[in-house]
Amino acid sequence: MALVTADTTPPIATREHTVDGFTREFLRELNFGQGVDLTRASVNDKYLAMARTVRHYLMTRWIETLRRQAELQAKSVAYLSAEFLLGRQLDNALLASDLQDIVREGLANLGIDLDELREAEVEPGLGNGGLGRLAACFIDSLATMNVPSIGYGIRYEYGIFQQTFVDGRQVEKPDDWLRLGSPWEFPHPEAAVTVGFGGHVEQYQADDGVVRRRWVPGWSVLGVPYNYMVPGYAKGRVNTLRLWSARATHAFDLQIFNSGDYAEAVRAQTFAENISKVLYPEDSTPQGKELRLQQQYFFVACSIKDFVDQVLPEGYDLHRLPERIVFQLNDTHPVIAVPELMRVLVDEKGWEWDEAWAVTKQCFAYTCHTLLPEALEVWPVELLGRLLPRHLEIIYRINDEFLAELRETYPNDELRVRRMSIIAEYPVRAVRMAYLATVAATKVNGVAELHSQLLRDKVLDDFAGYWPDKFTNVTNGVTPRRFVKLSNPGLSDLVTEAIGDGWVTDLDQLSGLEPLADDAEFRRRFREVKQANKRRITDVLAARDGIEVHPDTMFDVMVKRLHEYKRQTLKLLHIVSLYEKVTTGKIRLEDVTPRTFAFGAKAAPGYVLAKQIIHLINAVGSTINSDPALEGRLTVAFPANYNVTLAETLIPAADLSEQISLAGKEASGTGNMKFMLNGALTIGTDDGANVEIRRLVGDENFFLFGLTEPQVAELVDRGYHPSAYYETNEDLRHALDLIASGAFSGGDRAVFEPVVSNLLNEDRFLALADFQAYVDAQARVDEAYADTEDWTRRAVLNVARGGFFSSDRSMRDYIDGIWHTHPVPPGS
Ligand code: 26W
Repeated sequence: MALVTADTTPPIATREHTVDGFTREFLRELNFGQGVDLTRASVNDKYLAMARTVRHYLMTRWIETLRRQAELQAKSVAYLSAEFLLGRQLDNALLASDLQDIVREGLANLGIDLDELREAEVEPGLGNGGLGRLAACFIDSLATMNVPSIGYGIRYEYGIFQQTFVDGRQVEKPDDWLRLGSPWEFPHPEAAVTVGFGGHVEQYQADDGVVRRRWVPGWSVLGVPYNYMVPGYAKGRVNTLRLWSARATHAFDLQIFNSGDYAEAVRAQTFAENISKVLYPEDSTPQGKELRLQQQYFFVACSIKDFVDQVLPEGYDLHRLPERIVFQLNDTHPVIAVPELMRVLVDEKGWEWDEAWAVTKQCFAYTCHTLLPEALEVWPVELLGRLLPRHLEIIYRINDEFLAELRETYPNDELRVRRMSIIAEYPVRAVRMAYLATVAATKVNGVAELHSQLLRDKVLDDFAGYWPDKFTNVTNGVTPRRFVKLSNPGLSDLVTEAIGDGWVTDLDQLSGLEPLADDAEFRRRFREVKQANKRRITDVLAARDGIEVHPDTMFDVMVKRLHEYKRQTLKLLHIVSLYEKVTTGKIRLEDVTPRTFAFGAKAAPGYVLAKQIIHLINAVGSTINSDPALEGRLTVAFPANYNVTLAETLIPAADLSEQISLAGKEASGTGNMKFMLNGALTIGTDDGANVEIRRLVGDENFFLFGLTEPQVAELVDRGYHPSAYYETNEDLRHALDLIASGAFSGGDRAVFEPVVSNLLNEDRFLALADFQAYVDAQARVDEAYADTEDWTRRAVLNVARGGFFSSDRSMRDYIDGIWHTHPVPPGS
């Protein structure tokens, strides 16, 4: 090897991009990395060796990316997110390194089936749903588009729980995803950082004679970074995702040594490590738990320290921080980063308050992902003050100055000033994190047009009045690499054959398919692909869950978290009503479109009603599936543990996409986009990104139903009485009565009484009000589906008009409107 001198760039090892080259490297990993030979290797040995080999092929680009970044010092995006729902890594790494064929062939030569090894990968479920998966799509797009960026989050030891069903009821199991080791991570214990908690704030006279305040934490933990490659498609950058894991500090070790109380010392260790132990499975109902706030501060403090001390060059003038970084706050979970940056600048760097605030408020942008008032995080002052006393002081001062500013603008409107206070007074004094984020951010965005408009007009209307230019929209998107190219190879090949492969990084090119909607031969092949995808999921459901479905039925799919506002019960009522009508002879079986109703949904473990709804779906399913009178024409399929991996086979098989939330409640939805891009038609309300989907695909290709957001607001205002719908709508009454009668619970009328009575008496999300409109829309679906050629034409148009929903476009919007960063290719 050549001698490395100061002015030469050290060489980077490379790998031979051939079957032989791969095979050599793979055997080397197996023998030297796993310490086994081929004959003794377990599937896990082979999987780990292969994954590490593949990862080596991406390493050169990763190193080049880092070098390039160090040279150019371009402005970066730091995406701060408590969740990254990555899904399996192998296929994406194979795609990014262009090794798919080489690896398959190399392994086959050794008698190994790549697909068997692919199945050995446990997906990292480090997120709950939409918000976490969006973060994963975004970092994929950023890498592909050569945008300097880093994802910062938490390396939870346990991800989203594994859902099982016991007698139809959800039972959660811990997600021990690291059990067999993870070949995709690079731990860096030597780069650990210390994070304080608790303690008190003291006043002291600094060397310059100025009286300052400083935080004396009561205890601290170490944050150990684990790096993950984020490989861009087609020679793009390999960016970094840095997830933090909590360890006990050396202080704890010392205590072990000194006290001799081994058990006590281990307890302390456990206490520290609890911080990154488990992902909170609550989606949209924050519990205000102390450990959750610890998690939030932990990863954010680690990340800011990391960026300032490690990523920036030594001696960098922090006054110029906004030229180098924008911290994107993925919902309010990382918002404690705002007072943390202030603390670093004021307390640690000794800056004046005004100077620090001027810099801080140029460094953040905030994305809101919800509209439900109960999902907006507030932290009681009591808790925040106990855990982060200095941060609470800083928040108070930010608020004092903000309110003073407001009083100048609105001298006669104290009510408004109080409404806008970062500190809520009732029911307890608490910090409103969304308000803090809004005050600190350069931009605040919603995630679909309607959502952004409702944020401006309702949730944050006072703020939008005060800072009209701060508010903007960036409609969500999904990565076409994972959700089309990898998950739907049949469709990808067909599309590529028709319009070339440019669509993978420029999804608007899908519009080139538009004329082919009228081409009978193309439609035939398109249907063939859909049919093959249905057969594929049929096999998966049989093997994975023992569920039997029929690939020649319409696949009607609703997959998303279980939540009242998403209205899984609305779909269930439709199914029950259909069943009731068939079994009582009101409609003839041969007039029923054969359908497979597929559900996938996890309920937050503490969300009792959601769990009862899961139980009810399963109960209805087992009754319907085993009723010979239906002759298999209607099937309910509810595979347990819906996750990214299952989504990847289920979505490409769907004919009908269910997006039926109550208007004004779903911020965007991203599943809706994945279905569209895979050639499903949508039945949906005027909510979230459905609005944009419908505008793009055209009314005639979208089954719209239900109240609009203003109609909902008006109805709720007038007083909503669900029982009125029960009384006046016979079909609805029969369906609800059937459930209440115990027909799905072996005659037991008590089990589902809470679900029925909730619908009749509360129905917070107006399922009964939209029932008839939904049933009517489903009748239009049946009618449309009966015309196979025309249905296919519409399905093709959904794909052709879906290009807008690429997360590459979302990234472009963030770059142009919020971040103002520039691409830097790895080798440029
Ligand atoms: C525990 C507190 C809490 C509160 C809110 C946890 C998680 C949330 C999230 C904001 C919920 C969430 O995932 N929101 C979803 O974000 C997606 C990506 O923008 C949207 O597509 C969904 O409509 C929105 O529900």
